Amino acid sequence: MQGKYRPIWLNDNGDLEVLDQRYLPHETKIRKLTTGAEATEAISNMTVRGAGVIGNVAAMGVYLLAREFGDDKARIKDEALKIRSSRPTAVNLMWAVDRMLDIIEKSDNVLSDAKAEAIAICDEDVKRSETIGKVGCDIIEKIMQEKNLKKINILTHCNAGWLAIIDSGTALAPIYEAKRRGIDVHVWVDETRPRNQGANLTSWELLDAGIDHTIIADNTGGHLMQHNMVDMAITGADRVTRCGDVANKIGTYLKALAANDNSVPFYVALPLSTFDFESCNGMKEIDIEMRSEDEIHIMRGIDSEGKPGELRITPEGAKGANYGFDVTPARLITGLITEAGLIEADEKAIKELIC
Ligand code: RI2
Repeated sequence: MQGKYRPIWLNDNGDLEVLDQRYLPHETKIRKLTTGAEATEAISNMTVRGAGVIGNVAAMGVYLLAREFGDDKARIKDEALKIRSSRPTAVNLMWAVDRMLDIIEKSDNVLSDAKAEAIAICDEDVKRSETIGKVGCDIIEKIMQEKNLKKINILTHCNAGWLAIIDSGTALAPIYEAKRRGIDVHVWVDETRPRNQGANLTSWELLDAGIDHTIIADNTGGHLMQHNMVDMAITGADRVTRCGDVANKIGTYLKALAANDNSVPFYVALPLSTFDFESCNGMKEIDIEMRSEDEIHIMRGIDSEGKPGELRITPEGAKGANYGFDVTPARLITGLITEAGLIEADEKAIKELIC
């Protein structure tokens, strides 16, 4: 299943290989994961990231556990629960582990069934992301017609491309589809502090695809919207409640507020596996990941001689607080772009379309 647009694949020995996203865009490093514990670590230290891909690596991690522990289903389950808690916010992770454990529970041939299911989850994401691309691109075309635009300006936050969900992403899938349809697009790429997934990863993807884009400091979006320089915003999601509240990368809420104030349509793209039907009020019920404050203090990059390395940018001894995500209330969201079509961010609409 190796391909240019898959950040994870199984090698000929059945080990999991992943593109180490911590080193992009300046270095390309591939990591081999051979155990469930290594999968847990790769998710928690963000070797792999993005809601969809951490679900994929979690599924593959359960398959690696089946390789380690054979038919010992109780042991596999115990170890799988460690993978399940490797990051708290993106619900695809829990969804994928639960689906794998369900298959294993019923299986008489644990290893081959686990491997087949993990591969199926990845392959399904390819189809989901393709459909999300088409649904989202129809919206792009509609906005262009309504505003009589020759070129559309789309703002995105973080990275929700093929590095985040195979093999064309969520928020970037409609943009890739627009490119295929010959639509002229320009993307405003929020840098996305502190880990800079926009500046490092989204820009890298868009450059590779030949899509016109500009990286902006995180606080720029509101200004651009006030000056009519953003026609729509599309982000990915880590968890969406049954009432339509969206947890996504920290800073998403502020962009949605600015979009609302300036009548800029604000869309969220997600596969159905990102819905959390157990919760309604995202502000109260979604667990927001707190990450190491080192991510605030230290940045990675290359120096003037092209040598990669880290740089501390804050005073020694200064305190940092690193909230990984925030929640955008449903009322600020124009629509949810899913493989089941465009859904209003509203409990009744979500239930009708999905249940
Ligand atoms: P998909 C990211 O989190 C961001 O919140 C981003 O919007 C999302 O995952 C993309 O995932 P992180 O894992 O919506 O970089 O594409 O912390 O599945």
